[in-house]
This record gives sequence, structure tokens and C-alpha cells, in this order.
Amino acid sequence: MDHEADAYRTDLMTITRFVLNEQSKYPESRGDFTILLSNIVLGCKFVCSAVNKAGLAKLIGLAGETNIQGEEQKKLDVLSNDVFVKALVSSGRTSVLVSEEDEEATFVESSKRGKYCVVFDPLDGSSNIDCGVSIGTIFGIYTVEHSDEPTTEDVLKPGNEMVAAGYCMYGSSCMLVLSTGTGVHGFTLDPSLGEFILTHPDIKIPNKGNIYSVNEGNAQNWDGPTTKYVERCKYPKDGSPAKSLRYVGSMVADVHRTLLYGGIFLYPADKKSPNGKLRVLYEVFPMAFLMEQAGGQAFTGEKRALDLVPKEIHERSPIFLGSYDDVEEIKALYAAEEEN
Ligand code: FDP
Repeated sequence: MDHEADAYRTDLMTITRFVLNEQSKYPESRGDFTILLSNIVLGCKFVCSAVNKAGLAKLIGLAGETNIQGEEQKKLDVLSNDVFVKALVSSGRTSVLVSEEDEEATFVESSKRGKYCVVFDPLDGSSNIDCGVSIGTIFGIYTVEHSDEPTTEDVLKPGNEMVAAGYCMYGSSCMLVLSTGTGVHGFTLDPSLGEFILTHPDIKIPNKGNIYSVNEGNAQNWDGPTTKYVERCKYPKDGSPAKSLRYVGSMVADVHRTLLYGGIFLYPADKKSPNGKLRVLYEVFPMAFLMEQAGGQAFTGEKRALDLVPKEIHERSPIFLGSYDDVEEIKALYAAEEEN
């Protein structure tokens, strides 16, 4: 056994150390956010372990329930939702929870209430579970106005009021990407330690990328600007090389690649789904928050994504997010259409 190497590992920047360091910059802080985050991290480790064991434990398969989006729930979705609801409530730091899996918001009982609201998709990309493709948890955090009397209004706020957002990707490795509003940082789970270690400090998305990511099967129903944009990706007019297409169909995986390599991820509106598919509170907002914090942009086809004000907790919105210059291009196409 290499004791020297082992001792060196205790010097690593774990996610808990990282958040405690951040907390120490705010002398008035009482550690509530650190406690909340450590409960989210626990939930992620739990789901990661369940995802890894899914085949073995025969967890895969339908649980026989249908969620409010009309999708069949998988056992892992149900499990992940239970894991996060319990982890968040028991943190004693939350008042309102909105989960993709629950039709109504959950109001935490008064004895366990705290000053935060958490919106989350416990297991996004669920159609990929059965074939072992990367899936993930997405979350966003707000503070409540009055924790003694929380209401749904506490989460029906624009994304620019989020205090933190992140996702955990259950892929070839388990990675948690987090922003508390001061940049984006990536932590990889070291399974032997059970700790998330800072492996990707201060992630910055390249200003321009050479990948576009979209479900092209919907192309016949797209609007003009999206059609034009994707055409330009394939047949650039300025003589630059065509962009590559990459689409996993699991938002966390597609956004993660976009964040690291640059490029653009699109889930536009189409004739069949005028509001697109992705949910504002727990898909669009957290990913838009991370993109902006990494130097990219997120646009809805009308406005900056984080300026949307949702009216319903499960509202959807079209989304174009990624490298700054790539999103500028799609914004210009929408602006040109408006002028005509
Ligand atoms: P899924 O349906 O597998 O849960 O909103 C959920 C989501 O996956 C996203 O993770 C993904 O980006 C998108 O839907 C994929 O939708 P399409 O199958 O329509 O491309």
C-alpha cells in the first residue's frame, strides 16, 4: 500500500471543502446552504449507486405509474424522486420543493422548514435508462420570501433569481457540476472515497463550437429561424467547415458536452409542441444559469431564458443554449424574422 500517496489524497478539494471555503467568504453565513447542498450531494451519491446497480438489482422496468407529463415512470425515476424529496426535507433547510415527478409542489411541514426552495428533475433522460446511456439529476435553488408561509409564488420566479443550480451526470463517471453564482465548477465522484473531488475548476465554455445538438427528427415541424440555423450548421455560407451533429437525447449529457466542448444545444418549439418540450423550472433555468456562469448564453427564441417568469410549475419553453457566438447567431435569425 502506498501510504504516502494515500496521505496526499486527504489534501484534495472535496465538494464539502469547496462549499465551506465559499461560505467563509460570508461571515454572516450560518451554513444553511452548505447543509442543503450536502443533502443534495447525498441524494446524488444514492441515485448514482442505484443507477450503477440498476441492471443487477432488477430495478429497470416500469413501476406501473404514469407521471403528470403522461410518461410511463420507470422504477428508477420513482426511487430517485423519493431519495431527493427525503434528502431535501430532512435537511431542515427547505420550504417548497418542485419535482418533475410530482404534479403539485411539496410544502415542507413547519417543524422542518428552512429558507430555500428546490426545483429538480430527479432523473432526467429517463428514456435512456434501459440502454445504460448517461442520465442525470438537475436542480435549481431559490430562497423563500417568508419561510413561515411558503407559497407556489416562491418558485414562480425568473431564473435570474436562482441562488444556485447544478446537475449530476450518471455516466462513465459520476460528475456534479455546480454554480453558486461565481462561476461553474465540476466535481467527479471518487467511488473509493465516496467523495466528489474538484476536477474541473472554473469551467468556461468556448466562445464558438463546432457541434450542434438537436432532435432532427422534428425538423419538418420547426419554425423558420431554427430551420435556417440548422441548415447553416450543415452548409455554412462563409466557407467554414460544417458543424458535427451530436445528440444523446438526455439533456444532462447533451448540455454537459456542450459546456465542455462548446457548440449549441437546441430544443426548439415546433408545430406539434409550440412551447418546446423542456420544462422551465427544472431543466431550462438550471442549465441556462450554468451556461451564463460559464460565459455562454441561453435564449428562448424570444428572450434571455433566465428572464422568463413561469406561471405554472411544470411550464415548458423552447431553448437554445451554448457558446456565446453560436447563440448570437440564432438570436440574429429570430430578430430578422421579427423585422419581416
Ligand atoms: P426524456 O424524455 O428521456 O426524459 O425532458 C426529458 C428529456 O429526456 C431530456 O433529457 C432530453 O433532452 C429530451 O427529453 C429528449 O427529447 P426527444 O426524445 O424529444 O429528443
